[in-house]
Amino acid sequence: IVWDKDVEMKERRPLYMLKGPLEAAPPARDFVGALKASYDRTGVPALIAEVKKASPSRGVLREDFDPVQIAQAYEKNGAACLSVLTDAKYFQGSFDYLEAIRRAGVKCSLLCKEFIIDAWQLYYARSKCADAVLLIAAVLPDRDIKYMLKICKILGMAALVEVHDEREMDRVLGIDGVQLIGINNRNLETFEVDIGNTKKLLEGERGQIIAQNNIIVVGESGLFTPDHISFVQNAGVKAVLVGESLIKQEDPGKAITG
Ligand code: IGP
Repeated sequence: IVWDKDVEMKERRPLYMLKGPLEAAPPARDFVGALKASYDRTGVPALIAEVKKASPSRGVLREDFDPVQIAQAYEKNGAACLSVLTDAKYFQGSFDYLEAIRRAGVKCSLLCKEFIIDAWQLYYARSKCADAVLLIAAVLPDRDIKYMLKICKILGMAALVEVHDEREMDRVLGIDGVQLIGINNRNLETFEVDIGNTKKLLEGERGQIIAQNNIIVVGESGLFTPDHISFVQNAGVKAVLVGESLIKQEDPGKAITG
């Protein structure tokens, strides 16, 4: 399993050394606002398009991977926000991709797709131009999620809190200040994908609590066809996170509109 951040932790610098890079980073862009605006304008789930070179279950998705070019193509073709894999070990990602995409003039709000297990990573992500981070309920106890949400707020970043079963959903619904919940259709232990998971977790009382609290739900993983998108939209999501099905197309940008 994937929660070993040994490499980054060894390179980790004391927080005061991030002061300069944090000040030099361009201001955070509103991730939640961009999703809402896109959904309100189009009436279909806002697209978070993922810049992803490889995955543990599928291997390398694209040999000619150029993160900046892909990000620009996604933006040009109407993605509401972008997600950038920064985990090196399992996804061949990099924090430098995140920074390069922002510095290349891409204006979309950027989600840092990382296994965050320590608050230090939040500061580091912001210093590398992240506008939002992923917090995975399966690896973080409630008190860590609460603490990290506070730090995100101070840094001006949004947090996408990811769940994959009812138990995690109920935990997260009990935490104040959660604005974005991602439902992962991929079981991170077995890698099996089932988009019915999104529907299951939004039924009944859970769906009501989400609506009352104006929480935006993001459908994540295994979304390949327009039917898949309609299915999760009917289940109640206002945004979707799509990686593989776009990255694998010859022209990942055109794949959005086509
Ligand atoms: C994208 P897909 O099946 O469209 O490539 O999935 C995204 O949901 C997936 O990359 C993801 C992920 C994660 C990756 C969801 N949660 C947590 C790493 C860590």
